[in-house]
Parts: sequence; structure tokens; C-alpha cells
Amino acid sequence: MRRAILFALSLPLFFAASADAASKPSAGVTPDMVQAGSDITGKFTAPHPGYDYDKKVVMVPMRDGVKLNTVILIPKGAKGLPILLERTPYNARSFVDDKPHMRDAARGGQREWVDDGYIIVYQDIRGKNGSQGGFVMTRPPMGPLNPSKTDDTTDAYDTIAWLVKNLAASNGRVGMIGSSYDGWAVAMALLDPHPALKVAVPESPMIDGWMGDDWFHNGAFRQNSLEYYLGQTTKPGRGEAIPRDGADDYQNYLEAGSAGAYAEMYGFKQLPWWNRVAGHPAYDAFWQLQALDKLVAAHPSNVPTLWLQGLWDQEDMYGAITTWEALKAAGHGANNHLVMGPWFHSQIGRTADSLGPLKWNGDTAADFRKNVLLPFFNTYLKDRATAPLPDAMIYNASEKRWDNFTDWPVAAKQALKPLYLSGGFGLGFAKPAAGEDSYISDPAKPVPFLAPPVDFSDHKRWTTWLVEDQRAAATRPDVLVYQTPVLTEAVRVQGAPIADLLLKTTGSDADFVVKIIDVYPPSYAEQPDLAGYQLPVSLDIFRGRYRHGFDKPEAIPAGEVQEYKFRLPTMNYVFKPGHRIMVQIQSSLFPLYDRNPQTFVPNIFFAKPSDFQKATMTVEYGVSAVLLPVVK
Ligand code: PG9
Repeated sequence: MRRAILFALSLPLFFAASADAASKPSAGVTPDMVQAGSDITGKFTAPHPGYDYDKKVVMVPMRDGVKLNTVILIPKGAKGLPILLERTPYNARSFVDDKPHMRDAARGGQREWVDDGYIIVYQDIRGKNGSQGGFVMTRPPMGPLNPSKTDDTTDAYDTIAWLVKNLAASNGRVGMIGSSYDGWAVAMALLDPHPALKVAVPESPMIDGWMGDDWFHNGAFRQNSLEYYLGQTTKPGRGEAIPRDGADDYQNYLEAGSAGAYAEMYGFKQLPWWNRVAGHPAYDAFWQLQALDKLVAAHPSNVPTLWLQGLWDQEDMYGAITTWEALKAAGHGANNHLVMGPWFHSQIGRTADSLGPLKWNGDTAADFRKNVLLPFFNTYLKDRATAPLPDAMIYNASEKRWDNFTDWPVAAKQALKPLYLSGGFGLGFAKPAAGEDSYISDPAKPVPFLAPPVDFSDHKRWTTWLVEDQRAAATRPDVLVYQTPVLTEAVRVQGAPIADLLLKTTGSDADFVVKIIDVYPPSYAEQPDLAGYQLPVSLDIFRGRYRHGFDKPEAIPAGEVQEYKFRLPTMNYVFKPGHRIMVQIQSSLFPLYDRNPQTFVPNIFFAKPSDFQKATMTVEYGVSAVLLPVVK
């Protein structure tokens, strides 16, 4: 019916227009009926009548004239509000949804700030997305690695100076927040903060890409980084993706050989950042001079700062706690706090009522944002009195509650307690008789970090791999499994364990992975799907060539016992009666970590197929142990 009317109405016009319209005006045609040019205006300004905020997009000038794309959300009619600033390589524009209410428009994890009354600012870092200038991956501070006159410290400084001068609605005070790369940008701002920066929260900041954050762990390369390099360094916006051949990344990386062969098959030689990484496989000056934990501790700020990360943070497990520890050791514990939640990477900005099969009491991220993070900002940005934060707040995942510590780590004042590997694949605190266990590590069949098929872009599996049931690994002949008897008393662990392994290999290089696991009882009425579950609580990898120093790669003398001693991720955990403690040892965690060829070569990135050799690893039990920070 409606269509018929429209058709009838349009008929006379159609005939009028087609009847020699160009030459003489037809009867009844007035100029406003004539269609010339384009109906696309290109100049439309949306009035946004129902919007409760104004959005401005400004190119903010830096000291060298480069302008940075900055998206500013200001509640309508605001006066005297503080500013929440996040600097990012991930496209500031995409952080804002076009919604009438600012609480829906801003990032989900910042709704609490919007509700409390804040100006929200997102800025593209130099060279990314809408900003001018060149992008340098986690650009080192000005100095030997950065001869220019700017870095992300000066860019944050200049941005804050501009914001407090130009935003009439602000109270002149700024807080910085952001996770991961954005957390790195917060840490960079702290090296020489603008006086208006009053509070900061680096969330899972990338602090040392070689030692234990995104790129390597203790020298073993994380191959998923390659996808990131391509995505970030081929375009100012979202870059290319690796055009993988197969759907299973276990096979894709295995067939390529080395990480270098894989990268260069996909054209990475064209990427300056890849060439720098590939040219510096050891912890040389390139990595040492940009290790932000050391730099921050050497240039401590007075800005109250909360260093935050997840206990199962699959990307940046190292940076927050290490920087906080360095600051505390340098006497700056008073204005620096540590928070470790039961979270995967960046889960603080999302819903966190569970992690894989583990369920918490309520949404631990939203509750934390509302009850701790926002009040922390308000203390310094709105002069609202709040209870002072403890030294450290660390979630206790076994008892499902937050523990507050006045002086973390508790166990630092006590000796670490060796939990010895013993004969018959036992594990115990009493020193056992010595002996040996062996396994064959075959680079042709590396131990998967997740049951294949592995797809690095599968967000759900990637964000929960650190809580993956380790029973599949335990059945492999190349994984040694030691466990305590069923516990009759609780074992409370608070601090960072140390793996202390004495081992020999028939090869001349090797990796060692150590996992501390909570073995659930074989039947578990509280949550039947956890019956018998082998939950990793703390695990990491160590590249054997660095046993005498991360800057000193050395071949391993075949057949000689060597000590491999390395720190594992921090725990605040109780192994309960009825559970067992388990330690698993293996020599690969693939394809997350590149394979060690087990033959010493100068640069593992470019190991040749013939370098990859089977080796027999022999563990000396009775002396090898995991040193546990056990507290009473
Ligand atoms: N973990 C990511 C990253 C940080 C810094 C450098 C490279 C990658 C991130 O989530 O931003």
C-alpha cells in the first residue's frame, strides 16, 4: 500500500524531469526541486540533542611540533572536574562508542569514573592511528637508544600541560591509567611527571620485554609476538595479519623450523623492529637500557602509584610487581602500592567473576574498580578522604578473597623452604636420598602449551591458558611429574618461589619449564568439574644458555651437572588439606615459546633444521628443589 502511494506520487515528477528538463523550465518546477551536484554534504555537524557530554577531537602539539590525536569527553556543563588520561597505540577513536550517555560512550572499564564525574581523555601515541610523527615500538627514553628530543615521558608531559591549560572544565589535576602498552605509557610518564599528574595506575604494564613480559621470558622467545609486530609496524592503523597456511599454529611453527625462519617467510625482514629483536637475542645493552623497572627506580616520582597486574597474566606477568619491588627496595614504598588480582591480562577492565574453571565471589574487577581504584583516584584528584591503601593487596585464589599486606612479601623475612624432588617421583620438605630421573626432549615433538590445534588468535583459550588443566602434559614421557602425598595440613605460600634445578643434558643447550601445580582431590563435590584438576599456580621457562648471566649465553657442557636457578611468578596461595602439590618439569612449551635446538648456536632465531637434536635431560633429585615462600 505504502509503496503504491510513493510510486503514484513520483510519476509526474519523473515525466517532468525527463521532458527536456535542461533546456526550459517545466511548468510547476521550482529551483528547489532541481537536483544538481551531490546530496552528500560532507559538512554535517550532528547536534547530539540527547547527549550528556561533548566530544572534542584535538591535535595536541608536542614540544617538537608533532601533533597527537586526542579524543576528549567532557560531561555537559562540567566545572572543576579531574581528567583521566589514557595514552595508547590502539586507536583512541575506537575507544569511544557513539552513544548519547558518556557512561556508555567511554571504555567499559572506566564507567565508574564517568559516573563519579571525570573528563576522559584518550590519545594516540606518536606515529599511531591519528597522531603525527614516527612510531617506535615501546620507544626507549631519550638517551643512548633514543637520540631524539622526545619520548613518551615528554609526550605525556606536554599533553598534560596542554590539557590543564585548555580544558576550562578541569580542576587542573590529572590521573593516568591504562593496561599493557597503555600501562607502559603510564610508567613512562612517571620518569619525569608533569606537576599536574597527581595519581597513576599502570595496569599490567609492559616493563621489560626480554625478561618476563611480552617478547621473551628468561631468554625464550614468545612466538605469538610475531603477529603483534606485523599488526603494529606495517601501518599507522591496524596493520597486516600473518597469512598463515594452516589453521593449527602448532604445525605452522613446527614446519617453519625456527622463529626467524617463520618470520622471514612472511616478509619480516622489512620490519625495523623485528630486525632489532632478531639481532639482540641475549640481554645486552639494547634490552638493559630500556628496562623500565630499573629506570623508574632510578628516577622515582612522588606521584601516588598503584602497580596492578593479574596473577595469571598471560602477557605481562613481570612488569608491575618487579617495578614495585624495585621502588620499594629503593625506599619509595610509601607512595607505591601493589595489586595482584585473579585476572588474565587486562581483565581489570572487564568482567572478572571467573577465570577458566575458577569461579570467584562476584565480579572481582568491577568491585575492585569501584571500591579501591576509583577512591584511590578521588583521594588525589578530588580531595576525598579514603582509607590509605596497604603496601600490597593480593587475591587469595584458594580462599577466594583479597588479602591486604602491610609489608609484602611476608616470607621475605623467613628462609625459603626447599620442596625437594625425590625418588619415586615424590615431593617433600624433608631432604631425600639423591638419585636421577631422565627424559628425552625431542624438538620434533615439543610439549604443547595448549592441546592442539592451537590458534593464537583464539582469545578465550589464549586468556586462560595459564589455568589450563595440566593432566594432558602429565601423561607425556617427556614431562617429569613429582608430587607430595595428599596434604593433611594446609601449606600457605606467599611470595615468589625459586626453581633450583640440578640437571645434565646430552646436548649443548636446553630450556627448562617448571610448573607448580595444585592437584585437586580426585572427587570434589564443591565443583565436580575440578575433580583431579591440575591447576598451574606458578610456572615459567628458562633458557639454559643464560644460567651464568642473561647477557652471557654459554654452551652447556654435555653430561655435566649444571644449576638452573630462576624465579617463578609470585603466589599468594594455600594448598589445602586433601590436595597435593605437584611440580612438572619439561623442556618445551610450544608454540608459545620457540624451540631450543638443544645444540648451542650463536642465535636461536636462526637455528638451522640440522641444529634441532633430541637430548636426554637428567634431573638430580634429592638436591633439586623448588624453594617455596611458605608462611605459617
Ligand atoms: N601485551 C600487549 C603489549 C604491550 C606492550 C608491547 C607489546 C604488546 C598489550 O596488550 O598491549
